[in-house]
Amino acid sequence: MQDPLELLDIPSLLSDEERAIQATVAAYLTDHVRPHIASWFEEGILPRELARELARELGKLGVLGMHLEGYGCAGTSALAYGLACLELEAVDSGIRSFVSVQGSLSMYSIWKYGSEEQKQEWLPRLAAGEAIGCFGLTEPDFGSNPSGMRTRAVRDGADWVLNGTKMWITNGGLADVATVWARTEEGIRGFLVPRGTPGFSTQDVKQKLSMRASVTSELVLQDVRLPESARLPLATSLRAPLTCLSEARFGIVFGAVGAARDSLQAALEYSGTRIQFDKPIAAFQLTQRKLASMTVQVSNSMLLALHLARLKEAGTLKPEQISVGKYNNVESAIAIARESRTILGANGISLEYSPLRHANNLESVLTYEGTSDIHLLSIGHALTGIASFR
Ligand code: TGC
Ligand code: FAD
Repeated sequence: MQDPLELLDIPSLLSDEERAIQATVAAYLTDHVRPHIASWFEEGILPRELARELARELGKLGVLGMHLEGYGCAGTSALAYGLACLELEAVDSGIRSFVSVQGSLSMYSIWKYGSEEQKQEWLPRLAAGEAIGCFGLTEPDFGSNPSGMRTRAVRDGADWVLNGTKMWITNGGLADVATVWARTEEGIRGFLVPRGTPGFSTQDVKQKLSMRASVTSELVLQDVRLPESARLPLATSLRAPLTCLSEARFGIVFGAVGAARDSLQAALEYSGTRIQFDKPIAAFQLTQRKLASMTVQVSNSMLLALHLARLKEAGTLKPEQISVGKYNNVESAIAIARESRTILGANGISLEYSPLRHANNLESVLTYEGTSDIHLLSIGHALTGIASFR
C-alpha cells in the first residue's frame, strides 16, 4: 500500500540505488536506534561507550563521510547522503548531528584542506567510526560572526602555540581529533588537535533543553603546542571553514525533512485512533486542515531538497541556494513539529511520542550552522548585492 504521506510519489524521482540506500539506513535505525532514543534524550547523555559503539555501527553502515571519495569513504552521490541525513534526523536531530559533524565538518575539513599524511592518518579511522571528530569554529563571544574569533595560533620556532576557547562544539567531549580554527598573523588557519595533546581539554555542556541525545562541549586550548604538520595546509582563510559549513548545511536541508515527516506521521497515526466526541479526531475538519497543510509543506521541503541535491551533483550549488534550503526547511520543520504536537493533546508532551522532542531539537538546528537570520541575510545579499551582516 502506498504511504499516505507520499501523496506526490516523490520516491519515483529517486533511482533504485538511492531508494535502496535510504531504505537500508532507515531499517538499521528502526532496529538499533529508534527503540532507545527517548531514553537517551531523557537521560541527556550519550555515554562514551555507547557513542563509540554507535560510531562503529554507523561506520559499518557506510554513512560516515559517505559522500567523500577514497580513504575508506563510500563515495555515494550527494542525494544519497541527503537521504541518509533525512532518515537519521527522522529518528533524532542529535543522531544526524553526530553524522554531519563527523562526515561534513571533521572529515570534510581534512579531505578538502588536509595533507596526504593527515588524510591517511585520520580519514579511514573516521570513516570506520574507529575515531570520532569534531569541528571548533564558534567561540563564547563569536557565533554568527566567526571572523572575530579570538583563538590564536602563534609560531614558535618550527611549532605553533594555540590559545583560546571554542564553545558549543558537537562531539567535542568524545572526539579523538578536533579541527580547530584559529587566527594567525597571516589570517585564519585550521589545525588538527588530537585528544591528549597537553593543554587541550574539553568540558561537556549540561542542562540542555535541546539536542539532549548529543554531546555538546567547550574546547579549551591553553598553550597547546603543535607541529607544522598539524596545520591544514590548504586552508588559507575564513573561506575554508565556511566551505565546510556549506557541506553540513546541505545535510541539514534533508535532515529537517526527516524530523518534519516523523512528527507528521506521529500526528496522522494518533489522529486516526484518538476518539473525542465519538469520532476519531482525524474526522474533524480542523484536524484534516492541519494534516493536509503539513503534508503540503513536507512535500515542498522535500522537492526543494531534491532540487538542491541535483544542483550539488551538477557542481553548480551556490551558498545562497543552500541558505534558501536551510532557512525554509528548518523553519517549516519546527512549525510542523509544534503543530503535530497539538494534535497529540496532552500525550504530545510525553517522550512516548516524537514531535515535541523534534521541536526541541530543531531549536538548535534553527540556530546552528547559521541562524535563520543569517540565512535570510545571505539570501538578501544575493538579491541586492549588498551585504548587511555588519
Ligand atoms: P564573508 O566576507 O562573507 O566570507 C568570507 C569568505 O568566505 C566565503 N564564503 C563562503 N564560502 C563557502 N560557503 C559559504 N557558505 C560561504 N560564505 C562565505 C566568501 O565568499 C569569502 O571568500 P573570499 O575568498 O572572498 O575571502 O565573511 P563574513 O565574515 O562577512 O561572514 C559572512 C557570514 C555571516 C555569512 C558567515 O560568517 C556565516 O556563515 N556565519 C554563520 C556562522 C556559522 O554558521 N557557524 C556554524 C558553526 S559549525 C556548527 O554550527 C555545527 S552544528 C553541528 C551540526 O552541523 O550538526
Ligand atoms: P549569536 O551569533 O550571538 O546570535 C544571537 C542572535 O542574534 C540570533 O538570533 C542571531 O540570528 C542574531 N544575529 C547575530 N548577528 C546578526 C546579524 N548580523 N543580523 C541579524 N541578526 C543577527 N559551533 C561549532 O563551531 N561547531 C559545532 O559543532 C557546533 N555545534 C553546535 C551544537 C549545538 C547544539 C548548538 C546549539 C550550537 C552549536 N554550534 C557549533 C554553535 C552554533 O553554530 C552557534 O550557536 C551559531 O552560529 C549562532 O551563534 P551564537 O549562538 O553565538 O548566537
